[in-house]
Amino acid sequence: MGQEAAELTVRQQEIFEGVLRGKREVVSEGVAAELKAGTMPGALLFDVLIPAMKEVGDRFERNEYFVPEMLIAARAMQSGMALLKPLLVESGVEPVGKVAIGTVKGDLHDIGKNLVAMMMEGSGFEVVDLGVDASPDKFVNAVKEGVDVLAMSALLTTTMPSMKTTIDALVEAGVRDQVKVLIGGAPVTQAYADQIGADGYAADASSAATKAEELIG
Ligand code: B1M
Repeated sequence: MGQEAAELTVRQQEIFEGVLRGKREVVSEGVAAELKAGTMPGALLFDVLIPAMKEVGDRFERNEYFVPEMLIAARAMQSGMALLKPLLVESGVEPVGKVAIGTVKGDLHDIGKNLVAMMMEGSGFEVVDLGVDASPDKFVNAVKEGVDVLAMSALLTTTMPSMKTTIDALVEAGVRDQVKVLIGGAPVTQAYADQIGADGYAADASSAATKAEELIG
């Protein structure tokens, strides 16, 4: 057995299952009912939604879930998060850290990047989405505005070099030391991350969130 899980009420268990099965209404209505009943927003996030997304990630890694299940689960979780977000800011629950994420210059693939962003949000990160075809300057500006992790996605072998160009631009701008650089995407490897001086590589959305947590300690 791993870490002791919080004991869930019947309704919280329904929310947990709702995320696993990608049932948006079950999650949003369950979360709304829990809040109305006085459950703390932080408890719903850390004891119900995040463990549910972690279970989704574990199932994905065990090949029990595939991309469609992960996408609908992430959307269901987001429907709960949307209700919690303003309350969490109000109640002063600090995000784990801040991530700027984008698909690199020349690359328009965003499904994987969006999944990574969702999993990171599900892990408690504040995520700034720089979109697709993001230039090195755009990443540099995000770092200047203050982020803990810079996450770059590339799906094309022809756009992978934009990751190196972006890291070079961070060095050039004198901000390389202010941020941890995490890279990923289908053609990207750990060896490539080492080669271009990135701080981390992750193969999928679930491990990207875990890696981002590791990187910021
Ligand atoms: Co494109 N495409 N595509 N495409 N496309 C691929 C990537 C390709 C492998 C297809 C093929 O030939 N078999 C091929 C690349 C070949 C190569 O470079 N090695 C390719 C090509 C060639 C192209 C075009 C050049 C085609 C053309 O126009 N001739 C063109 C390029 C456009 C451009 O970007 N400039 C192009 C266009 C497109 C569409 C626009 C039609 C569409 C993208 C739509 C969109 O994203 N909104 C598209 C699609 C859908 C694909 C495939 C079929 C699917 C990609 C996808 O979304 N996968 C793809 C073939 C394939 O992958 N089987 C293909 C699902 C997604 C969840 O997985 O993105 O890998 P993925 O993300 C994973 C991991 O990689 C990882 O986590 C995610 C979840 O586990 N991950 C990270 C991703 N980013 C991460 C970042 C991290 C960590 C992990 O840390 C920061």
